[in-house]
Amino acid sequence: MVKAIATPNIALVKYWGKKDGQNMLPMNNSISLTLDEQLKCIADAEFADEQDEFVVNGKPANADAYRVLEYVRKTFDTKKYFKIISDTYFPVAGGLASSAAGFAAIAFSIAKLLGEEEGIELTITEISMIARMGSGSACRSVLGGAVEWLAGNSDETSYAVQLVPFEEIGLVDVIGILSHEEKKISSRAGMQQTVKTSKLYLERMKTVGKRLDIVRKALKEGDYETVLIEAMKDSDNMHACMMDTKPPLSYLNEKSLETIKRVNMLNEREGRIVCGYTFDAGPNAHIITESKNAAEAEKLFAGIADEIIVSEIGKGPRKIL
Ligand code: 2P0
Repeated sequence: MVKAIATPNIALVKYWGKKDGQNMLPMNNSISLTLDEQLKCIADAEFADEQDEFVVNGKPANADAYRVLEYVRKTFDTKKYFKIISDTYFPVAGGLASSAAGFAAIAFSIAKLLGEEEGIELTITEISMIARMGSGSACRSVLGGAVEWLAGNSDETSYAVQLVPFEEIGLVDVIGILSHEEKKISSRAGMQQTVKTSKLYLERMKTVGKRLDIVRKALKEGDYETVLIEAMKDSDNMHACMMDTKPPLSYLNEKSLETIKRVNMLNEREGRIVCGYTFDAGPNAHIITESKNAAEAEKLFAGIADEIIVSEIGKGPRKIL
């Protein structure tokens, strides 16, 4: 049996829409930071005798999860069945990318099992592709540091690459848990509806390439003001596209909006960009800032966060057994 641990990631330039749902190909590249092991998923993988068995957070897995195992057999030419047990150690479905951490851990544990028991050695690119089949954003969580998911135009051309290793990034993600409610509309269903119905999303598609170029360059150069400015713009833009969806999608709550206000007030008061907010498909707030400003960022959550997690940049998945 193999046990692997993986962590979520927070996107600075977001993925919100697919051009091919079957092959899980996104409309655009996306860039994220992998988080540390305070937020973690652990997956156990072993071979099964006659059929796949898949349990996620104590419940039978859905069809998407089984699809990952079919994909592994087809792509890496094995007839093996798998028994997978995956557990999440933080709030699920609240904008903390639990599915990303989960499928990264699952993909990583399957790859290590195939390597150790069958001599089928997979590259990190192949592991990224397995994770992508479970959940798009999971393909970014198979690497540490700053990561870009290359959209590609086929199964073999859609995977993540590392932009900057974790030890070279001086940022932290100060996460405010603002709600423990699970979201009512999944990312998968929500993004499909946005692609189908939002005119604003067409505008997003025209500008996201330029933003990717700016953020990629700024991350490599350690120009964090630019990273934070663009991350805030991209979060605003994605959430505007959600609101422009028919019927409108809204994942933020009053406390999320209060966080945005407080971040802007701090930056205005300081006359520079100290903190940048970003939100995934959920109300919980991510404040990205340089490590030295973490305490300042934490103060912004006074009276509104139930819990605060200061995550450093993660190293990516690893085998723990
Ligand atoms: C992201 N999110 O880039 C964006 C920002 C949420 C908002 O990727 O359908 O769970 O499994 O590919 O990966 C969430 O979408 O959706 C997501 P599927 P996924 O992090």
